[in-house]
Amino acid sequence: MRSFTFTHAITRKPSASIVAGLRAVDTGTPSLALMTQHHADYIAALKATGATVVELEALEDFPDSVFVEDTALCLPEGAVVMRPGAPSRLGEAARMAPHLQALYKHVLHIENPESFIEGGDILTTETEILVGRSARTNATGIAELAARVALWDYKVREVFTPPGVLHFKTDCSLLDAETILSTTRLAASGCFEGYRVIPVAEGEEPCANTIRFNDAVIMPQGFPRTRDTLLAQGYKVVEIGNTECAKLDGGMSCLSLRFSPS
Ligand code: CIR
Repeated sequence: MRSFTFTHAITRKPSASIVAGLRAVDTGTPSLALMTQHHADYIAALKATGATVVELEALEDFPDSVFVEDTALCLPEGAVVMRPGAPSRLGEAARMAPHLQALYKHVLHIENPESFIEGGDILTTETEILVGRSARTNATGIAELAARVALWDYKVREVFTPPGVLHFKTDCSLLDAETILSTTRLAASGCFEGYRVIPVAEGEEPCANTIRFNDAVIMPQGFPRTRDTLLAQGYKVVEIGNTECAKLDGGMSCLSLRFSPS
């Protein structure tokens, strides 16, 4: 079962090579200095909830390695190391595995050379694991994940990622056991039937990628209408600058792995 209490998070410092990070559209070169400042604010927000944050050193050989979420799925019972679908990111997963092994008794791996799957496509709720097929995650990867986590009695459901959207979770976040923050374009696919959906305000789609971490909803700065909706619903909101990661299609979830190892 999914718990909303996290004892741990893993982050990785942005590297100077971040300027060469992957991006769908070039909206400018990210500033390492500003990204580092935002990253420190993000870590402070995680720590303020009482969690332990493992802060890994930068990996210069992997420009996108600050986006640690894509390397693994962390469940209470164990972790599954992914096989990222972006060729430049495949090696990041092996660099994460030892850190998971230090914290977990059980670490499994996506192994089939035909399997591709990134953590940004995986949303774990109280009752199921939703995985969006995307340019980074294929059917073989989803099937292999389903086989691995069946060991711990998790059900995997394949869902749709809107065209042109990097990851499934680019467009949604879990806020509590029954509530999902989602863009209208994703919710329209019907994949959240049975959940309560809070729609992101029109024009504020980039803030759909937030995280619920212990008592806080950590969201990117600059999306006041969605923030006010969340505040009005009683969520405690913490806003973090995200201008530099956004240039590389990154949001709040991609910057950490969040878990409570049993
Ligand atoms: C990439 O294209 O892989 C990175 N520039 C961004 C990854 C963002 N990851 C995520 O949202 N889970």
